[in-house]
Amino acid sequence: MKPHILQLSPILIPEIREQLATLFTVHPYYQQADKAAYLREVGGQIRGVITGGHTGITRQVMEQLPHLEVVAVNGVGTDAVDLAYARDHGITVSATVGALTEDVADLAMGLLIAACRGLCTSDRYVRSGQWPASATPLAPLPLARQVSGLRVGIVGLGRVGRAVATRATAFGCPISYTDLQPMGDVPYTFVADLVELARHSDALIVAAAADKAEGIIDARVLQALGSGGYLINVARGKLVNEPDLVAALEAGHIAGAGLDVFVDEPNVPPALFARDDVVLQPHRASATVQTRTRMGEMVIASLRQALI
Ligand code: 8YV
Repeated sequence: MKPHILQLSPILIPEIREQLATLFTVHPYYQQADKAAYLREVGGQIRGVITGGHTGITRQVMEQLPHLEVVAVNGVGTDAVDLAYARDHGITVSATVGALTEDVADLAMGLLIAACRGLCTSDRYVRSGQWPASATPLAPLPLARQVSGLRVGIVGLGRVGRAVATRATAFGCPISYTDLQPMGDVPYTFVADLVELARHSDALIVAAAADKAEGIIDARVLQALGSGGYLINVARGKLVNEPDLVAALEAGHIAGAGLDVFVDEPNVPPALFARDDVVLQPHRASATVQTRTRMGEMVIASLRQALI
């Protein structure tokens, strides 16, 4: 008999879906209108869970899966999984560590360039027919901010932070970072205090794990980043105090932001929608065919190892 799996978030690669269906009986929880009733119906059979990094799995759901042995996170962050419950009940939790590093770092640079150079605003300008209509070429578009040479501050020098640093170095950007402790194997400047890091950065790039930290990018940090500074977040929305970010943008305390993640996805603070100084993405950092395929393969390997 094939092991039963509860799927809490979609898998977008058809080949991965086919392999999963060959090896397991997959129950698509995320598609159910009445999730509580569905759990009551299938919960007793479930031995494995597939979930996304942002979705995770709560204690309340795990409590209804008495035979659960493995939670395979299709992502690198396990912050949304109740790890204490999993540990106490001998449930293995796996993540796709290393599979999405390059994509997330690529998107961080993309957001930085898009925010500084006003790529999305310029795109809207061309599409809306304003270019030929304007009397003076480019009249309504302000000049942009040069990216090469920006002083980049990285919050969290893990895999993604390091990959961002490599890319930003190629743009001639001096790199500083903060983390729990200095790293002996990198040539970048360690700054213990986040406010200090922001004060000495033109762009602050958030790449930290969110297992313990919350709201660390607050009004003080944004004030220190300053009116010429940009905030980029490719980690977790909850690392940023969103009301403080909106207030800082509205007051001109920072120059702009590039955000792939939000506190309450898919709900984005509406105050951001009309702003040309922010670039918004719907949590897409790992959303390439190549990376999602690799991630899917790792999810399958983890389920196989635990259940077959
Ligand atoms: C994943 C994420 O792409 O890796 C993570 O922790 O949050 C995302 O970037 C997502 O989990 C896909 O399901």
